[in-house]
Amino acid sequence: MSSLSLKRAVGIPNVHRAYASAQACYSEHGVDTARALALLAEIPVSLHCWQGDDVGGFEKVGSALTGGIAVTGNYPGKARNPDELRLDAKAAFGLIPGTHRFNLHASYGEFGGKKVDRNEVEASHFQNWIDWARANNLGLDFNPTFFSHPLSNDGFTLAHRDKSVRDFWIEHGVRCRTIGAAFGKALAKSCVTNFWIPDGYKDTPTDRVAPRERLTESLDKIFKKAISSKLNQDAVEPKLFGLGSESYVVGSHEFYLGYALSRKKLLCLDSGHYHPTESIADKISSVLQFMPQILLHVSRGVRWDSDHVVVLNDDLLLIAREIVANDYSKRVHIGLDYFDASINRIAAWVVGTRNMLRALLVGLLEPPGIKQAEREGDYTMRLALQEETKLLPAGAVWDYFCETHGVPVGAKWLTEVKRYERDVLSKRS
Ligand code: RNT
Ligand code: ZN
Repeated sequence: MSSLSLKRAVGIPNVHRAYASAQACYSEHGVDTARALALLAEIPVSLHCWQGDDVGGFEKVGSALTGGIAVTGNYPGKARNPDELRLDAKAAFGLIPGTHRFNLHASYGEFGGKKVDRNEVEASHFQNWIDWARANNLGLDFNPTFFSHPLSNDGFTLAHRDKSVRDFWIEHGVRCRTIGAAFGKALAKSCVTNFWIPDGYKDTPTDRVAPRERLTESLDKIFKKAISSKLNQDAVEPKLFGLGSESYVVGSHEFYLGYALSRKKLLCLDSGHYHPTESIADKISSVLQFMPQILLHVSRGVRWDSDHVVVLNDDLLLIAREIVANDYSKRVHIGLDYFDASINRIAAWVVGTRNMLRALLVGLLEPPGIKQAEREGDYTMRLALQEETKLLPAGAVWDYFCETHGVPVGAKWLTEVKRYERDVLSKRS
C-alpha cells in the first residue's frame, strides 16, 4: 500500500461478499483472481504532470502552448505553481490503488524566479520533485520540452535548417537525459526519458529527406553519451500529424521505428498518433519481436489526436489485454498522455488512471479457455467465450482491489475530489 496519506482503510462487507462470489465465478472459468490482483498491484502507471495545469509548465506565467497540441476548457482551480501541482497530484494518487510513477516535462522545473533557458536546465532544478517523489514512493519519468518556446515557434527544433537552432535543442536533449539519470539514481528506479518533437510542415514539402537526415544527426548527438539503463532509458515518439504539421511530420512512425531499432531506443506508441481506425494494441506484439521494451502514451483521440481522458472502451481494453495476456508488463512502460481542461483536473487523472488499471485487470481475468479454443482452431468457441467473458463480475474484483489498497470503492473517490475542490481548488483565483 502506498504511503500517501489520502489513502485510508475502508471496510465494506458488501465488497468482500461480492468478491467471494466473483472469485468463485472466475474460478469456474479457470481464473485465479488472487493471482490477477497480485500481478495488477505490480504494474506501475506513469501519471503525466501536464494534466494538472494544461501543459503550462512553470517557466513563466501565461506562456502559450505551441507545438501543434491543444488543451481546451477553462475549468477553475488549475495548479499555478509546483507546490500546487504536487498537492493536486498527491490528492489524485490517494484515490488510485497501487504504487505508480509521475511523468515530468522539462518545463516543470523550479528556477527560483530566474530565467533558465532550455539549454541550461539541470537536475538541481528538479530537486523538489525528487524529494517529493521519494517521500511518496513514486518513480519519476521525464520529457524534454521541445515546444512552447521562441526557438520552436516556426515549427522546427531538432530538424531545423538553422544549425544554431538545432544545437540549442540538442543541448536541451543532452541535459534532459542527464536529469533523467539523476532521477533514476536518486530514486533507485530507472527513469524513462521520452523524446517528442513537433517538427513538421503544414503544407506539402518538396524535400522530405533533408529534415529527416537532420533529425537523425541531432538525435545521434543527443544520445552519444552512454547512460546505464539502470538510471535512464530513452524513448522516441512518432506521430502522424499535428496542428500545423498536417502534411508532413519529420518524426513519423517509420522514422522512429527505424531509429529505435537501429539505436536500441524504446519506441513510444501514443494511441492518438495514428489513423483513427489504427489501434496501437496490434503494434505492441509486432514491435516487441524486435526490441526489448517500449513506452506507451495511453490517450484517447476523438475524431483527431484530441487527447481526451482515457475511458474504459474497447481500445483501452485491447491495449491492456495485449500487455498482460502476453506477459509484457515488464517490457511495456505505461504512461498516460491526455489533457482536458474542461473538467476537474484531479478527476481527469483519477478517471484515466483507474480506467487503465481496470483495463489491465480485465485482461488479467481473461479465462484461459479463450486461448485454448484458438489453439484448437475452434473459432466459434473463441468468439462465444470472448463475449460471455464480457459480463463476468470484474467490477467486484476491482472494488476489492480498491478496498484492500485503501482507496475509495466505486464512485466514492469523487466525494474526495469534490471536497478537495471546495477546500483547495476553489480558493485559487
Ligand atoms: C504530442 C505528444 C507528446 C505530448 C506531451 C505533452 O502529440 O503526444 O507526448 O502530448 O509531450
Ligand atoms: Zn504522447
